[in-house]
Amino acid sequence: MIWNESKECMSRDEMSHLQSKRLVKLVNYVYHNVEFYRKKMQAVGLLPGDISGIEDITKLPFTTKDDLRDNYPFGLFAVPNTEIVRIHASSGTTGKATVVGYTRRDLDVWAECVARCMTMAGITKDDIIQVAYGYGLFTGGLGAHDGAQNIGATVVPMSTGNSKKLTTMMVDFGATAIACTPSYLLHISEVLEAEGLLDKIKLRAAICGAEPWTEKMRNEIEEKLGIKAYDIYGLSEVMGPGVACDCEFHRGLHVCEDHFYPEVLNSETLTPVADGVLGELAFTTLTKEGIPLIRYRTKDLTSLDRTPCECGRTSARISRFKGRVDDMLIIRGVNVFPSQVEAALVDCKEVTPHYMMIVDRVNNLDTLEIQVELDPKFYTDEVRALEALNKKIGHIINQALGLNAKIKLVEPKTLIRSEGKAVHVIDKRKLY
Ligand code: DLL
Repeated sequence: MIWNESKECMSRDEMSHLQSKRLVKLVNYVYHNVEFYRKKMQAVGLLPGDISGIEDITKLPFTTKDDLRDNYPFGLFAVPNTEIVRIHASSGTTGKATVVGYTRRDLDVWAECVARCMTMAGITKDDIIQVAYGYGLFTGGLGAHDGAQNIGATVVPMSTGNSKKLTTMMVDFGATAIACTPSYLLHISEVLEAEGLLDKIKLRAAICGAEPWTEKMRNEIEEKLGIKAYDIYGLSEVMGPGVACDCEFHRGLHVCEDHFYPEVLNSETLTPVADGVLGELAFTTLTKEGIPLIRYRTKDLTSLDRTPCECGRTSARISRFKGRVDDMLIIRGVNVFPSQVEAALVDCKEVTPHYMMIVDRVNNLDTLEIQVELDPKFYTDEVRALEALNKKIGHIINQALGLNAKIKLVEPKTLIRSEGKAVHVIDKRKLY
């Protein structure tokens, strides 16, 4: 719940009033602390005084992932690095990551938002929760960790990559909750089944996100494991997990909109659409100090619902995601842009820029094969030379994507040439 001063759930009017107050403060803050925003506002003749409430938000310019990349690494930070206590980063569209910095207060707000989400999922201080999102530059691990710890739950920082250890500890520790990607949880359920451990677990809730999933996947997780599974959403640029989460009624994800103001935009005109209409989600971070973002275009497709929820919460809800407006893929929870592969291959003279990414899901784990076409000048069928090149490209791709891929070198002129927009991805995963 988002409470007012009398400790009652905030009404829509109270929320609007709070958002207005925070937006006015934010616009002043970015104008005076971030040159990028000052210049952008000046370019359209806007002064901080022109923004007097949340209804003025549409006067403000948008921010995109490219803006973060162009100002890499710290150009959009609003505070000196002495105030930044944590850095996270996610994939950029080409070689450079998008970098996000958090002040101490930002981390507190983040932990509070994740705690709210986990509370929606019924997590309390009595729970033992395994956090099986990746720990590191990705926000999933540490974000979920701090939120669960904020509630007072017992946190087991598993990270990813060792399913056997995870299932053993799930049983031995009597874990009651888990936070991980939905596809990984389906994989875990298979491991538990194969090991004959399904009836030995005490699990009752899962907080799943970081990739698209469906009601059918939720049902399968719930049935296989005998638990309740909740959908948590977030993105590193805005904060990480905890921007929104669904409650027990599963009618959309409640946004922590006292901190993140959501807009859904028509993707052609970029004007806000009516509630219930599908469009691109944008967020304005109302309270962030480290790297505040104004009207950040997430590229995620959803719709807004501001009607009260059966659970009693009055916060706006976003519907389950319907895809993206760009070509970003999420493979084993890692964001991947095809352009990153292209950028990585550019310096490798033995191959051409023709490549094809084949994404599949085997035993509920994503697989990635990249077919790369050899340059005619370097073409050889000598097995040892090909093996060495395969290894070299595998390493380059791993460095660029942060993900292992199976590399398949193919003869010159074998990959399909497209007459229109080049096709670089075959995604065989079926989101059922
Ligand atoms: O995935 C943060 C996160 C971690 C969210 C753990 C939930 C749980 P990024 O790596 O920056 O951050 O990726 C953000 O992932 O724009 C969506 O396209 C997608 N995404 C995240 N959560 C969901 C979800 C984290 N619940 C991008 N459903 C976002 C569908 C999701 N897509």
